[in-house]
Amino acid sequence: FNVSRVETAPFDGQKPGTSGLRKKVKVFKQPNYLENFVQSTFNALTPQKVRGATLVVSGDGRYFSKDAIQIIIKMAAGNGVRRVWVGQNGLLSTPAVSAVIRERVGVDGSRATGAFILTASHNPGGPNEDFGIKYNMENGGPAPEGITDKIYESTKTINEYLTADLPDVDITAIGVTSFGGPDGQFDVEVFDSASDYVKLMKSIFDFESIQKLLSSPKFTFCYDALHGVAGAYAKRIFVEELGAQESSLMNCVPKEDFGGGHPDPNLTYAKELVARMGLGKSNSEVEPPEFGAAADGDADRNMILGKRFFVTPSDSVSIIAANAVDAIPYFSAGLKGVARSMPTSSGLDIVAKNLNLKFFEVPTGWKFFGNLMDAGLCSICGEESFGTGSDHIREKDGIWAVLAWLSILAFKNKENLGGGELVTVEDIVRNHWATYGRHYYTRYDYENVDAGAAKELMAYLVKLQSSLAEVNEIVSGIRSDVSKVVHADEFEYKDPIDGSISKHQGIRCLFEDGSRLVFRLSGTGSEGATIRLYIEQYEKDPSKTGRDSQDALAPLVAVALGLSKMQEFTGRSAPTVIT
Ligand code: VG1
Ligand code: CO
Repeated sequence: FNVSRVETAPFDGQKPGTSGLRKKVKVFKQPNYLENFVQSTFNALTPQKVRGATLVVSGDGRYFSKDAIQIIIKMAAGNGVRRVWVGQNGLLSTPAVSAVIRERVGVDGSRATGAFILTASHNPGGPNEDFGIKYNMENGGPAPEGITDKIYESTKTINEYLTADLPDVDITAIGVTSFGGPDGQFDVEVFDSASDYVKLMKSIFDFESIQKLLSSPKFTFCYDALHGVAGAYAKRIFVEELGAQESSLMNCVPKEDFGGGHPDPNLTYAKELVARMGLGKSNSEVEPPEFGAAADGDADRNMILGKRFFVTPSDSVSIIAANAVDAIPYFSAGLKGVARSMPTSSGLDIVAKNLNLKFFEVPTGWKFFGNLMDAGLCSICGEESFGTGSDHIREKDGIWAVLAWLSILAFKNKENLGGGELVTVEDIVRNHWATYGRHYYTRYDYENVDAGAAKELMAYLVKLQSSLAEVNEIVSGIRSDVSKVVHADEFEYKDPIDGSISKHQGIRCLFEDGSRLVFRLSGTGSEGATIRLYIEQYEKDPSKTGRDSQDALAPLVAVALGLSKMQEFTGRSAPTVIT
């Protein structure tokens, strides 16, 4: 093949957000739009990570992925990449990409040093919806800010990109296609999307004990992939490896438009699962399963449900951390440390203190956990946004979280599967609260707010937090029954490994009784702005940990809305999503 230099001009707004570049498909389809971003990524990497390198290119299978994969293959060849690995049909979950970078050996003994992941995660897909792309590094984790900043700089000055005149490569069939180019051979290797990931999961968990649980008539299970890429793994793992009924899988056929839905595993968007689990209004006569879970489009998120019971993601990571050493073979030698993102509830802090574990609080986004893990400081981490994971890879991992919960259930029920009462998801959570106290938690999202209004609201809060006296005057004016704010700031993080500093990571108000309010702007939206409001209240008294969460939090919610002048700034009287 021949390589040509194609002239191009910069596009505005190609700054990667919390997790890559996400825009409407229509934006991505503009001539040179994707090409500019991909070339800018090559420009930002050191030359030996491009020339002669092996790169993974795949994603959650959303609309435009197939075109994008062909474009990237040609550009990779044009930039001197030696091999491109593609999951069959272009499908790889985000955690599977991370596993493939870290674990997979190619048919010719090669190893990958990076990946383009094509996903907009939990955002809807289809011709009128979202597409996204992000780059992951040699450790399997998202590119750190040092690299994403360089990518962005390059997008502002780019004037040409390199591409090869290759024919489209068949990505539906497993095998290697080779081409000869100016620098020698270029290969595209298409491989099974699931096998490396399945192998890794089997090395972490005790599949035999999970299988016993799943085959017990006492235990019932269901899993909803929301038509995302998790479907490509769910059947292999839950049905073929662990013996779950095929009927326990919901929406497990990956679709380009996620069946028209919003592939976001929460109580609002995973409606079908929520109903099947006996939560919400459409309570049918059928007895709900004991356990239910869902994933997002790229399968890095998870929602865990018990029968008529919702496990908050913040509780989930705390409970996994508290039980991991007993229930999961991978952790049997002990945990190196635990970490959470700043807005995630402080439940994990208490587990860390009780178990004497190293603890870290990082900004929102998985990229910040990677350095801690690479340095051997963190085994388990999580975010309130339905993200949970461990140092087995460098991404959050939706199916891992489900296997972690099944492991805990299997461990707690070791003696009970023959006779005796099943220890349920709800039992495990309530026992956890009895031991560690409960963090009532809720998040309010105001999606697609006018970007200017959102900026003004944040600017107002940045100014307000600098005067504690003023904050407290407003707070006590709204509710006299909440405690005092003892600290307010704009969260800033200094990475303990590389010393890099991330500023403007959200406004925090910390209350005397351990309650917290956090305000921040989303970095993953594709239209307007999304304001997130995180509300948390700590209850130590075991007799008071059983309240309805929205009731318990009502006073703090009122304070948060008043303090931020939410309605005044945005014109919204209610959030779009409550989790
Ligand atoms: C959101 C979540 C954050 C998560 C990120 C990527 O970011 O809040 O916790 O890491 O999405 O998740 P933001 O900036 O919109 O709040 V995924 O599954 O969309 O890659
Ligand atoms: Co995701």
